[in-house]
This record gives sequence, structure tokens and C-alpha cells, in this order.
Amino acid sequence: MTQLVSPDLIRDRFSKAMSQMYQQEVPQYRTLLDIVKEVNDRYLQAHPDTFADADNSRELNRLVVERHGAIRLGKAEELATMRRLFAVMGMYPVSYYDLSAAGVPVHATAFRPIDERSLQYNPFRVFTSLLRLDLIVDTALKLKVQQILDKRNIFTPRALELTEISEHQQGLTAAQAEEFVTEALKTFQWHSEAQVDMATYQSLLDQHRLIADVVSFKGPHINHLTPRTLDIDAVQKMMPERGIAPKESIEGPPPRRVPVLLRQTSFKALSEKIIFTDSAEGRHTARFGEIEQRGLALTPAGRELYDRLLQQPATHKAADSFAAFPDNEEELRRQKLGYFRYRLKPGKVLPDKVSREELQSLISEGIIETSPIIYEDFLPVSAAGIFQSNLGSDRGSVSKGNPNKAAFEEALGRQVIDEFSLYQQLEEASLAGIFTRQSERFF
Ligand code: OOG
Ligand code: NI
Repeated sequence: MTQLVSPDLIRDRFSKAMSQMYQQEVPQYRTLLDIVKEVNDRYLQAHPDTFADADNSRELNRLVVERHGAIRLGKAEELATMRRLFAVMGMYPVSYYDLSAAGVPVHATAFRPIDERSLQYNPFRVFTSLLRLDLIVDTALKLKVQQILDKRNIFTPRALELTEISEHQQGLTAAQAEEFVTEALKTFQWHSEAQVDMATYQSLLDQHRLIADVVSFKGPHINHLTPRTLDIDAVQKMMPERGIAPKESIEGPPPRRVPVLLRQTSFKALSEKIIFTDSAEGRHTARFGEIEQRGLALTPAGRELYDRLLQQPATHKAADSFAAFPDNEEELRRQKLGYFRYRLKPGKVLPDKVSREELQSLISEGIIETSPIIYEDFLPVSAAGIFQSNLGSDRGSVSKGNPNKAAFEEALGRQVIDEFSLYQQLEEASLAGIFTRQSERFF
């Protein structure tokens, strides 16, 4: 039998190789990594109990390796193949994001690991969007876009071969994995040679900047990589001091004692020289940097409250409108607004014959402790804000469109996984871990 390596290992290698590549291609990203490291170190010194003891070293490692990226695909076949490629690395499509309501003609999912150990090992995620041709109004241009994309092949033959091998073998050997990382990475590289002439680029740009970005190039260049910080306000403040211009405001909820969901900010995309097929030269802006702070994953009830507060008129200051959202862990947990992990406090044992009904008193007595389950996904409103701050919302006319999850899943070749069910499972597993051991002692 051939010895196969874990998909977690392949994902870890891949995300590190991607980060190396992006540091070389976009030097500001390297500066951003430095700032985030400094801020995180300082935060951990000031808050030494950020992570539970049992998990401390794994969580610290997770924080150092953690980042997400984003790509934009042009056609169904690319998305379906991308799904198979990510599966080799233990990444599965979670959630459906519709950005058409915000005037961005794409819908998306995020490929990411889904089980607890894999997330802890390396939670690398890729926000992957698919262009919606149905939202292009100009029929002549739509046809042209289709013709260009039909001819495009974004994967190397060897990456496809290795993906197939992995599917048949149910994994890759160490040597195959190494080759896979090199070959798969090529799809995410930047190409300064466009695959269209200047006039075509211009007509795509006039329709929507995003369409030009997706269609004009040989591949779906990674357009940002995002490290995770424990204090996004501090990073936002430091960016200008290090010569990076951040977008004006942080997306997501205002600063709170208990961070929830996701707060993000970015720096503006670079203007990069490109060469068209007719040898004309031009410039394209696509690649940027972003940071994020992650907090408590919300239940459907919590998310509903969050979305309602977010929609309040702009006359409200964000901090005021969020006053209605509890800002303490115990309150959030009791009101079932967020997901929590439960465990026995170190050194404690469950009293005899105790059941789950007594959870609350076990917590009050200090026998069981709780900690927030971290949100691993994205927010469509923030994503639209990030898209727009980098593409410019001034340009282009596409119709506003409705979500079309069915069409997305058809292109993907499977259904997306429901994010809430994943958090629910994590919470359940932590409870089962406490109370099953208990019942095993009796039966
Ligand atoms: C993706 C934007 C979404 C995020 O963090 O919300 C995203 C893109 O610009 O292609 O990465
Ligand atoms: Ni992002």
C-alpha cells in the first residue's frame, strides 16, 4: 500500500506557498503580516488567557498560519473543477453568498475545512465567486465574454491529473502532494499578459470592472490574502504609520467587548502594468490586502438580530444601533444568540448521575466552562463593501438580480454545506464529550 498524506497537510503547505507567492507579488501584504504579528503579540501579552489552556499551543499556531484568500471564476466548469481541487486539500464549499443585490454580478461560496481538528490545524479558506453572465445586459458583449471564457483553461494538465489520482487513491503520497501544491498554485498566479486586446478590455471595463477582471486574464489570480488579527482597530491605526492606506471604515459590527462574526478592513488595490494581446500597454487594479478579526459564530436568531440592527438607517451611529445586541458572553449564551463550546474545567469531575438538564447550574458552580465558537465564514454585506472599495462602484451597469442558489449549485456540481449546522455540530460534540463519558460510567 502506498502511504498517503493527510489533506490537512496539503492545505497547510498550499496556504503557506500561496502566502510566499503573494508576499513577493504584493510587498504591502508582507508589511501587513508584520503589523498583524506585532499587534497580536501585544494583545496576547495583555490578555494571556485568550485561549483555553488545553488548546493554547494549537490556537497560537492556528493564529500564525491563519489567512483567507479570494478568487473570481468565469464559468461553471471552472467552479466544478475548483471544487475537486480544493477537496484534495480537505476544503469544502460552505454557504452561498449572493452579491448581486449589492450590484456585484457574482455569487459565491467559501471553500474551507469543516471539522474541528482540521480548522485548528490550518483553517485556510478561499472565498470563490462565479461571474453571473445572466446579469450582463448587453447581449453582444455577453456573447463575446462567453467566447473568450469558452476557450480558457485555468488548470495545468498535471494539476488535473493529480486531482484525479487523489480521487481514485483517496489521497496523495508525499511526493504527489508536493507536486500538487506547485501545480495548483499556478492557477492562482498573477499574469501581466492579458488574454484580450485593449479595446476588448475597455469594453469589459465599461460594463463592470469586475467583468474585466474575470475575463481579461489567463487565470483567476488570487486577489487578496487576509491574516487574522485579535485587534483590528489597532491594525487599522498602524497601517498609515507604515505607509499603507486603509479604506476609511471597518466593515462589520462596531468594536465590542465580545467580538461577534467578522470585522474586516482592507487597503486599496495596486495599479499594475499589463500588456494586451495587441501589444498595447495598460494598467489594471485588482490585487489588494485585507485583515480581519473573527468573533462568536451567531445562531440563526443571533444573525437575524444582527442583520436587523445593521439595516438601521445611517442616521444612527453604528455603536448606538448595536446597543440592543448583548455584549457579554453569558447573556449571549443564555439568549441562544451564539454558539458555545462546553468543557469540564481542568481538575473538575462531574458529580454522579448529573444530566444535561443541570447544565446551567454546573456552569454557575464553576464545574463546566464555556467559550465562544469562532465564526469561520463570511458576511455578504462586508464582502460587497470589500469588492466595491477595490473595484470602484462608480462604473458599470449590470442588473441587480436575485440570488440563484440552485444555479450556483448546479455549476458547482453539489450542494453547499449549511454553515449553521456545522456550528451546531461543534456545540453538540462538546456537550456530548462531557455527558457521554458520564453515562458510560453507569452503563
Ligand atoms: C472577494 C471579496 C470577499 C471577504 O473577505 O469578504 C472577501 C473578492 O473581492 O473577490 O474576500
Ligand atoms: Ni476577503
